[in-house]
Amino acid sequence: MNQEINIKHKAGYIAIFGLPNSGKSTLLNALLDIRLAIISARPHTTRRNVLGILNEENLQCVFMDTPGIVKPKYELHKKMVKNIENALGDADLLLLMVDCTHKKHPIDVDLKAFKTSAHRTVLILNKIDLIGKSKILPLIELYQNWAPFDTIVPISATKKEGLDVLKEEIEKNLPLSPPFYDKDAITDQPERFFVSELIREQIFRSYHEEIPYSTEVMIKEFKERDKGKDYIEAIIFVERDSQKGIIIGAKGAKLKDVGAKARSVIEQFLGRKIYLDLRVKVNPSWRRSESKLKQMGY
Ligand SMILES: Nc1nc2c(ncn2[C@@H]2O[C@H](COP(=O)(O)OP(=O)(O)OP(=O)(O)O)[C@@H](O)[C@H]2O)c(=O)[nH]1
Ligand SMILES: [Mg+2]
Repeated sequence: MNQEINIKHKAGYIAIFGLPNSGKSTLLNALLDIRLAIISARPHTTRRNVLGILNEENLQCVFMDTPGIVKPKYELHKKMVKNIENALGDADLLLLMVDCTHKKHPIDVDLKAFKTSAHRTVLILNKIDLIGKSKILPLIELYQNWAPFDTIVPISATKKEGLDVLKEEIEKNLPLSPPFYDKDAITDQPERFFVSELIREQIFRSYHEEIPYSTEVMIKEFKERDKGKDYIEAIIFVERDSQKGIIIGAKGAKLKDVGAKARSVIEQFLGRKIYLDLRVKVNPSWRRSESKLKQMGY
């Protein structure tokens, strides 16, 4: 690293947080131009923070994509809120994301870490592709009156609109600092985490109602092989027997379909061929059990 980079280089942690389904994970992927965080049309897709790093010559942004804010109904929700609060506590800059099509404005953000935070906060109005241009300015005024945000940036994460303005705003607010990670790193989380997330993403996209929420995915075995495909065995936990039947489907067809889709996206992510073995197990009420969640790494 030469002297000039040291002097001019900026780096910092940036937490992306907000209501479920507002497009936080879509934004992370759009900023990094890679499919790192999982996305679905359902709320509460993200459960654990995802760390993604954007590297430029004199800049390193360490983004934390967090679960959507939730009023905890059971133990898993409490862990999700804890994850959000950890990310906010560590951040140099907060990006609070709202979906501009939400009926209720402004949102009630009930997070201790946010309320007591001395951090600078940028409000992101996402999904502007879904509303008329004339509606954007009144929304900006509405949010400005709600809380004194440092800046409000309208964007469309799916259409990648407004991202340059957002990036400028982020860079402006980060401190001079050497990088925290290798300048070619995109994350510090292990491959097996992303593999389990990609399986969960297919579950969120393939099953209805309560089914995706009753599942958790754990990688039991991940054998890298010099010759031939890597072998990955993943367990899909559900809470009840009836859910196991739904996941598997008639003659195993549904699970086979989910497995094929997951294998394809995992292969794209890893850049190599894999053999994916999916098994379904009942783990009664895992979402409500502190000790079971702990075993699952929460
Ligand atoms: N039209 C439109 N849809 C978007 C935009 N950004 C995200 N979406 C969609 O909104 C849905 C939720 O996106 P996610 O990125 O999973 O949202 P999230 O905030 O991470 O959701 P949780 O993890 O559940 O809190 C998906 O169907 C996205 O395709 C956008 O700019 N425009
Ligand atoms: Mg998400």
